[in-house]
Amino acid sequence: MAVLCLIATTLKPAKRRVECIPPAAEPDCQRPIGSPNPARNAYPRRLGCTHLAVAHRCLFHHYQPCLNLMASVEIYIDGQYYAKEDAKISVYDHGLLYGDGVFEGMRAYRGQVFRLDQHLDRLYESAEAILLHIPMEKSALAQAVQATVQRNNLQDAYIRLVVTRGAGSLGLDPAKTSNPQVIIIADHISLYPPELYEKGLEIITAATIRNHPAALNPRIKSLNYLNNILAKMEGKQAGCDEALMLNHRGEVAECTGDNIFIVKRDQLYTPPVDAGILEGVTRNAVIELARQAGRVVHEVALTRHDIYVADECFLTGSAAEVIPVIKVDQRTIGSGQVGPVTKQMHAAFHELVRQPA
Ligand code: PXG
Repeated sequence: MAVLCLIATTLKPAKRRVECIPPAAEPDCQRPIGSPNPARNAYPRRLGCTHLAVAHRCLFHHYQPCLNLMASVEIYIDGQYYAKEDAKISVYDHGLLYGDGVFEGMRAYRGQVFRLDQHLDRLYESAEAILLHIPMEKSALAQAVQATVQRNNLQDAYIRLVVTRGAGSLGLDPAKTSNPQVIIIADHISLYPPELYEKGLEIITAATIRNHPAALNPRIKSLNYLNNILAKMEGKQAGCDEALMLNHRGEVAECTGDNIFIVKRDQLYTPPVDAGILEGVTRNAVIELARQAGRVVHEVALTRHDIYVADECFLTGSAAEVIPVIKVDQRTIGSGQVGPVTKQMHAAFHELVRQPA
């Protein structure tokens, strides 16, 4: 197994599918794609273990049953469901060619998508801002999202909803495209190892700043995430799992895929929307929960200094949920342990998302 891990981690996660583990050693890897529901067995095939799956298993040290690379994920594209390997769109799609499109990342808990309406509102607003017409009513898209979760037999899931500009000519002009593609992927996501939720993250401030709102407003959740990706790489190169991004004024904006909160003298502080952030659904839920618990929440401009001298710090996002931060730019935040307010907000969020809709 150790040798296999080594091979797997040194190989690029190419799209090759290789039977790399004997079934006796990894019985799950011979699991057939398909489900007891005959309607879902439109793509009967057996999937061998992939190098990628093995690499993940070795790297993360915690077993997730084949990380869904082995599961029968069925993806919605434009009203049809496709097996993961067959879920393809045109290479002429401007979503690929230019990052021209919008997306949402959401979670389902106990089969129900958390704040689906708010995610859809944001998606349609993002689309409106880039003059992209989503070719479905909001209510129909809501149904399609729920149906995709159900079709994949998922209770707790991460959902990626993508709308691309559609295929067109090899020029920027969106007028020369047609058929925006609506894609729904319901799967799992594991952003950070579980122990980091107990221990807290260490982050650094990236040199790459958040988009200038006059260039591409960060309120638009567009398919163009390159500056956040660059910041994320800076974080990884510094040995951190996340990176803090400043705005064009040098104020704290948010992390690459999460909003940021600090706690100072039992009160919560988070940058306002006009600091050039994505107005996170999780952020807004945490603000509500804190206020319901009688805490004062300030949406104000923050500097790095405010973060360094905070008592506590945590991040929020649909993928990350609520995750503590214990070090920023080598400065220990508060006691260096996960603080009581962070724990309270984490617990309150956990309880909220599991409430029946
Ligand atoms: N800020 C940014 C820049 C985000 O992309 C959030 C805040 C949190 O928003 P919600 O609504 O989820 O609370 C996001 C969303 C990833 C990943 O792989 C993260 C997001 C989106 C897509 C991918 O880390 N976060």
